[in-house]
Order: sequence, then C-alpha cells, then structure tokens
Amino acid sequence: MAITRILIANRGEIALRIHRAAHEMGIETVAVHSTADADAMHVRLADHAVCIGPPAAGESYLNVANIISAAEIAQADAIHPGYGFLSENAKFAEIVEAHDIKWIGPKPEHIRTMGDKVTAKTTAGELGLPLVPGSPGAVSTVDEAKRIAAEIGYPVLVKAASGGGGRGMKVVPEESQLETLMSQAKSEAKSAFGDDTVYLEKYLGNPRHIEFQVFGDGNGNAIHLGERDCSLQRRHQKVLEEAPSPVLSSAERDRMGQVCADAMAAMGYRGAGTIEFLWENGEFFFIEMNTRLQVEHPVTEAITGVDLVREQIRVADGKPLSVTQDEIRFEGHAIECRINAEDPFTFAPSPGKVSAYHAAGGMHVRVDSGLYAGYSIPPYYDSMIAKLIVYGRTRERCIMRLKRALGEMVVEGVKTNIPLHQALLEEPDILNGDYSIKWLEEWLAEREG
Ligand code: MV4
Repeated sequence: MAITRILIANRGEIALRIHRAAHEMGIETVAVHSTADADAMHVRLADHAVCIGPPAAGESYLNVANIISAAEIAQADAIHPGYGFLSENAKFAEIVEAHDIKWIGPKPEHIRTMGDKVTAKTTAGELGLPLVPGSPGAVSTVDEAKRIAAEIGYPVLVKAASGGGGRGMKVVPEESQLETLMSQAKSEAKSAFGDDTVYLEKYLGNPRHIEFQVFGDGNGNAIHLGERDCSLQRRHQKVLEEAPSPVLSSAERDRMGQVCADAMAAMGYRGAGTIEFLWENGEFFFIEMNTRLQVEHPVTEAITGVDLVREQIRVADGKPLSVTQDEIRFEGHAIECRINAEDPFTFAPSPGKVSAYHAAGGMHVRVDSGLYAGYSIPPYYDSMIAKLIVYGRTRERCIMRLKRALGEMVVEGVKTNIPLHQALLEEPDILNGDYSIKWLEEWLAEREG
C-alpha cells in the first residue's frame, strides 16, 4: 500500500520542509509536538496534530512510545524523523517497522553500522572509501596505541567510537602524552556515551570538511549529488555551508562522487546519506557517515534541482529514484546561512517573542523557517530559527545576492546571528573560499583581541 499519511517526528523548519514535500506528493501529514510547541508553524500547517508530551525533548520528541501511539491514533502509514532527535536511532527505526509503519530512512542495520565510528570506518574501508591512516579498529591497550602511533607518526588523534560533536577527542602531540590523553578520552567517552571504546587516527592539522550527498534505492542502485563544503564551524556547529566546494574541480567531484555512489550501491543503502571527509592537499579521508537528511541539504537541492525529501519518500515507498546519475547536472553555486536566535558574537542563546518578522525574497532566495511575527521561540530546543539559502550562477553572484538577502531579513525581539553572517561576507578569505575547519574559531579569537 502506498504512503498516504506521514507522521513527522520533528519540529521547526525541518518539520515544515517535510510537510511541504509530502503535500506536493498528495500525501497528508501528522505533526507531533510538545506542549511548548502547540503554537508552532509545523503544527498549524499539518493536516493533523498530536501532542506527545512536555517541553523536555526526552519526554516528547525522543519519547518512542508516545510517537508510536500518535502514529497509531492518527493512522499514519509512514514516519519521517527529520534530523537530530530519533533520526539515527536504529532501535526506533526497527520499532517503527515492527508496527507496520514505513520508516522514511535508511535500513536499521545501516544506521547501526554507521552509528559506531569504528564499524563505520571498517565498513567504509571495505567499500573502497579512502581512510585517515590509523588503527584498523578499536585500540584497547596503551602499548598497542603506542605501536600504532609510532607507525603513523605524531600528532595522533584519539577518538571515541560512540563520539559525536568532538566529545572524547584528544590530540596527542607526542608519545609521552599518549597514556594520559588516551585515558582521559576513554573516561570522557564513558561518561558521555556509556562506551569507552576508542580508536586512533593521524591528526590532520588544517583540513576542510567536505561531505558528499548520496542516495540509494535499497536495491543496489545509488547516486551521488555532489559535495557540500561545511568547513565554517564553531564548536562543531556549522555556521554556513556551500555547494560546490570552492576547492574541487568537476573531475575530482565526479571521481570521488562515483566512489561514494559505488560504495552505497554495494551496501544496498536506502535513502539519503552523507559521507563526511576531511580534505587536505587534494586528498580525501573518510571520517564518518550520517544516515539522515542533513540541515544543509538545500544547497544540494539548489545546484541539482533534485528534491531530496521527495526522493526519501519515494524510496521508502518502494519506488525507484526519479533521477539517474547521468541526469544530474551541477549548475551554479548555493550558500546556506544558518540563522540562530543567539548573540552574534558571544553565541549566548536568545529565546523569546519575535515582535516583527520579514523573510528575504526575490530570485533564487529560499527561506526555510517556521517563524512568524508574534511567535515565541521556546528555550528548550536548538537555537536555529531559519535557514537562508541563496543561489547564483557563479559563487561571486551568489555572495552578492546573499548579502542583499541578509539585508532584507527582519527578526526583531530576539538577537540573531545575522550580523555574524554579514561580517563573514566581508572577509577576503571567505570571499576567496580560502578557509579550513580552523578558520572561524581563529577569526573569532582575533576579534576578541
Ligand atoms: C579529525 C580532525 C583531524 N584529524 N580527524 C571533529 C568531530 C568529528 N566530526 C571529526 N572531527 C575531526 N576529526 C583527524 N584525523 C579534525 C576534526 C575536527 C573537525 C572536523 C570537521 C569539522 C570541524 C572540525 C573541528 C574540529 C576538529
């Protein structure tokens, strides 16, 4: 039976994004919400809405029993998890499928494999993706770590297998510090993730973060939709993303993209995925794979014209992808600014009532947001309140249009990071595309003086 009603297990702009794709396919939507989100735009737009608990995400957007109950009560035949929350929870995916509800996401086994960074890396290596030199798997003893570190050369990085957001990561400059830093990494990982498994990698000093968008139909067919450059980050939070990367030639894109697509085809991967690489001196090194739709997916949509959420729904419904690799063209340039309710330079969250709101518009300007004048941004969730995605025929024109669009945005009553984006777009390094994963934090430290 074809999907007729999708429960959207998320909130904010991504819940809207999914609702829009569903409606364009003639599919009804069910919003779920916490008591803090009763007045949210995703609840207003959806065909049906179910309250799933109090404000704390653990009791609402992460409450599996309540979400499954909501799906049964509202007679949803599919669940889309969005990003964050339960999107990469293999157990949740299995529970959804056990209730005869279609899971709009990758196969649970693939979510599980990629969720553990050690098995992800081993699998990626077997599939032919280039790896950062390091331990072949988990490292259990200091002696073993010393032997491997001596082989790959210092500095090395100790990483947690269950890690995320850089937690449990330690740079080890030389052997004398290995024992101490490894035990620190292990105890941090144990308390953060309940798992003290660690592994070792050569530390790359000044890389870019470049990720490839992939898509599989679950039956051995897979494509890639090019890359996104997400090097501009602060404390593992992306600030601005662009596609294509300023440093890749189309031949390099085609080659690396094909390596990624072939790997996904070999796995029988289903749905949207992102393969993350560090890129240094023209070389790619796999670090992680995300088995979900990502915040920054619209820049890929802008340069390819492919609606990624529509494709997710199609493959979950057993249909083939609507495009072949040969049909995908990369045209022009797109940049996304994440607009957060926070102080633009201290980054302190700034929830509260939005007294006035006006979204930028005009040619090639997209604003994904659930904001409206009079809306109160709740303090319980992520501070991202809007995404501004701008397209141009060239990177230069994209940037000119982005500056124009940022100037049109009106968000009053709370602080936003729009002034940060405007300041970044005056920086020669940003204008030239000359930045690595370290650039933003160094720039902010300099501004501090
Ligand atoms: C690295 C690295 C340097 N060398 N691995 C950060 C969290 C996780 N996504 C992987 N991370 C890194 N892994 C090696 N071998 C530097 C980082 C890193 C980073 C990566 C991508 C984007 C921003 C980053 C900021 C700091 C460190």
